[in-house]
Amino acid sequence: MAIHNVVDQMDVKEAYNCWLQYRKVDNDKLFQLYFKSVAAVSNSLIIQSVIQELELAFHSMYGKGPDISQQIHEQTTLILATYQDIKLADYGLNGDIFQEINDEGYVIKSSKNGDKEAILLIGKTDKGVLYATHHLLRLIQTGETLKELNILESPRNKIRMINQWDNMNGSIERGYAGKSIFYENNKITSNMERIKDYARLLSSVGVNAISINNVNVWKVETNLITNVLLPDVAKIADILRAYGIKTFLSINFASPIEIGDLTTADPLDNDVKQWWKQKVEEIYRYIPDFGGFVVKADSEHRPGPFSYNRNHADGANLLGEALQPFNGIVIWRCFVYNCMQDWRDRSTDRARAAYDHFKPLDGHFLDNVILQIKNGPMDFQVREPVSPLFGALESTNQVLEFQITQEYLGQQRDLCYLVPMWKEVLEFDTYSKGAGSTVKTIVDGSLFSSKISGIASVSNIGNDVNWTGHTLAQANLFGYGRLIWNPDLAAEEISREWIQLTFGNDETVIEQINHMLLDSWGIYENYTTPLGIGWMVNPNHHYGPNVDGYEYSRWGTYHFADRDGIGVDRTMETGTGYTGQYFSPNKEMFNSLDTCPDELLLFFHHVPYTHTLKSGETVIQHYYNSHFKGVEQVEELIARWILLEDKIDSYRFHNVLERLKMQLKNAKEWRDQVNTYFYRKSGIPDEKNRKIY
Ligand code: GCV
Repeated sequence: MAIHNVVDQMDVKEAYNCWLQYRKVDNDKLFQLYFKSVAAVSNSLIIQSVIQELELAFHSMYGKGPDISQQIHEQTTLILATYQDIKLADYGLNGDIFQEINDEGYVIKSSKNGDKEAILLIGKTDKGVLYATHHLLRLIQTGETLKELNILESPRNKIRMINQWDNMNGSIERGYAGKSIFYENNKITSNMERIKDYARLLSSVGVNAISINNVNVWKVETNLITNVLLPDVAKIADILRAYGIKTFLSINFASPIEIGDLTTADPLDNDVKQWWKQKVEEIYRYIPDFGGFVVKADSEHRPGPFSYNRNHADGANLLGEALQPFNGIVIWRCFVYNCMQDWRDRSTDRARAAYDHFKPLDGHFLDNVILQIKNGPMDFQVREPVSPLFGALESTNQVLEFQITQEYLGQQRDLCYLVPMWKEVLEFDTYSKGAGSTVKTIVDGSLFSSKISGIASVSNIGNDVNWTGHTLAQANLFGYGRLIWNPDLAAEEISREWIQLTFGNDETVIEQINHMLLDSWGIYENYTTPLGIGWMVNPNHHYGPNVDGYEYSRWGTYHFADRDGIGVDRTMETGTGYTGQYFSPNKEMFNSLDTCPDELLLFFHHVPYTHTLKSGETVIQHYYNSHFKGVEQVEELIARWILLEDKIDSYRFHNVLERLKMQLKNAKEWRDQVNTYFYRKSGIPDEKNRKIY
């Protein structure tokens, strides 16, 4: 069914519109007072998008659109402008405040236009006007007062990026919400309306960059940087640009061989350098504001500089040099490890890999190269320590990588609201420059005065009508944008705002869904892999339990569970030495059994099943307890959701209910497999004598 037929049905339209519902507002007075007459003083492509969005929103909320003009006149009630385009003093504004905010910041201010009230949305640039407009629309939809507004906002992170892992055959690596909206049948889609709607969603929460193809760049996608496909890539870039979003492409490091006529991709070879320079010039002819490249090299069988005995700095700088004249950037991923590692060989701990590869190269990268580092040292498990690379790279630009798509976290069948987890990462103190050296101050560029930095994340959307498969997974995309704009927002503030925008302002709805979201990460952890051990999922597709199921564990399990105990010894004395990659006091805190936090114990230590946790439970009893509890908690989630049946449209209600039922089945399977496995291994029964299958 074509999407446009689908969204005409009311119920489905709500699922499709996500948090941009623009629900009816029964308050014509408000419209007359503030929105009847808009002056869009500045003009640009982005301002055109703002006007379109306002018209759409006002028609939907008030049943009518505003009069729009470029001049401010007596009747004007809403003024949109960049700070250079109006006389600030006329509205009681001092130009100095615009020196305090960065290029994407804005001011929202109630003022007088003659003897009338007016609201001003003043951006430092047109992008600021766009973000201010969405701020205002959020205020309207959440029922906040519009009186005496005086808001100053500026995004904390410079790069606020989304990575699509979309392939041109329409599949999405680790995608759980249908097919790609960017490609079908090895072509770029002709459905630009859907891409435009995606751009609207992303820009409404401040995302300003996107890479549009998978970091695993296969044969067809290697051609995205050829003149065959660049005209179509340019069409996508045109749409995204109108919403303040820069387009990036993931590239194949072996491109000079695969699509050029060279026999090498050696980064120090002059022909290779020349090849990339010309390639970049060609790309910028099609997309003058092209963002740059995202690169996965020498990892999971992807080509890279190692084939030529060169290092990652050589590889990244090759591309950096080519992009420099155009202000383009290279985002070089640090997810580099030996996927064929023998787990019995403690010297090759996968957790150590990113640090071991990249720490020695600190300071060797060009200014326009940025290293992209996953939040944890492994791979987006339900609980991992923060990657020790954060703080260790003092002289290298860096971007933190999160994963919104729930690869290991229930794949959008199970509920898992990720903002609380991301907040823990951002608040983690690396102690790199003493207390207060939090991850958020590293990626916002302040700790090391980085030239460019920020946050990127793997998207969770596809062409499902509700974008994310599980309707409540929309909260993760929304929450990601809001959090990286301002990492100081609380997880609960974000979830509450999302619920109001998505489902309305009914207090029962807000309360129940808020509970569900805020509990969900802990619940998922309870019935899967508590205490930091991770994995235990089915290999390859990564859904459902498989206790020994790590795909690369042909030489034994990665968790080292045996008759007596479980966990990976990563201590400096007897283990892999991974704890030594942290700064003190984290190093000592993780290294010692006495101080290592329970929730990460098995990540750092191998302990007997009878080891007593700080909670007072033994490890084995904790495993039994949390697995039983996790299932009960999913039953509670269902009970909470059912309370909302009359308050939520049928499509979204049933979509979520169906997923919660799948989650319950999954949770039971996890409980039974994990408990049975550890009962059989340890021979220690459950203290409470519950049935272990
Ligand atoms: C895109 C994990 C995922 C892969 C992904 C890889 C990466 O290994 O399972 O699907 O590949 O991470 O981040 O590059």
